[in-house]
Amino acid sequence: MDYYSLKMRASQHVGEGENSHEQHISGAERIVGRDSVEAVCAAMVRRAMNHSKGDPDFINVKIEKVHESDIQVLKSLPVTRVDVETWQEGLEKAFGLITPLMALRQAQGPCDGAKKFKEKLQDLLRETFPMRGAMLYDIATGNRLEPDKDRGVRATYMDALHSSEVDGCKNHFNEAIVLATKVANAPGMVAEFCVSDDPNYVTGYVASKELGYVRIMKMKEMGDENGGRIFLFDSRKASAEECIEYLQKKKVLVDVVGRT
Ligand code: PML
Ligand code: MG
Ligand code: MG
Repeated sequence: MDYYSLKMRASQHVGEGENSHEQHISGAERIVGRDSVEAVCAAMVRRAMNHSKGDPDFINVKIEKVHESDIQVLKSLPVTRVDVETWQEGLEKAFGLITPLMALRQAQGPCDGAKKFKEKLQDLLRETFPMRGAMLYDIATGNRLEPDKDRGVRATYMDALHSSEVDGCKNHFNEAIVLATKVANAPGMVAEFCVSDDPNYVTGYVASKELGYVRIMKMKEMGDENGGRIFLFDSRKASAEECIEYLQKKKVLVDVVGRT
């Protein structure tokens, strides 16, 4: 069977004259069978036209055929859920899961490294706030490896295997489990750290093949639009080019099993 990749992005003109530019309002992507192309396309346009950020001035829909033999099917990462009282506690939990992974791969002992790595992660997270994509951070060298540091790297060409969703309504968890599963399978990937940039969504996660997908129910204050993604990568295991190629080009369908 042949599949089609559908991608939508919508933007708005902001500012006047020399300062005017396109501002992103909404985006979505799917990989679907031939029979669903038309309905999914309509749903995407509906989503763009009904966004809380306002009316789009520009909508781009791209439809590309994808051969079944080029698609990798992955089983979703196992999901666990961590309930916390406060977002501060949530962030601590997230840092606590990630820092040993950073420390383990360094020459010095993990104990003295933990505090240093936590501070480092806090700094890196702040640096992701203005970025549209994710940061690709090399734990072996401490270097950032995104070709464009303002934009970051974006994982794309992925969908849930049996997704029936055509309403075009954003479901943070469904989209995130697909993305996190693809990212965890990228060459050289160690772990991902995510805080949503949606001001109305405070749940975030850390994910890796070893940890699975760990949902942390509060990771920031309600109303805060600052969020971002850090991909922790190990350049001793793969090259940045290989990893980025996989994230941006490989077609992946994720078989989503189990929910929390
Ligand atoms: C985003 O797309 O803004 C990030 C979503 C994170 C979802 C976390 C979850 O609900 O498991
Ligand atoms: Mg961002
Ligand atoms: Mg987002």
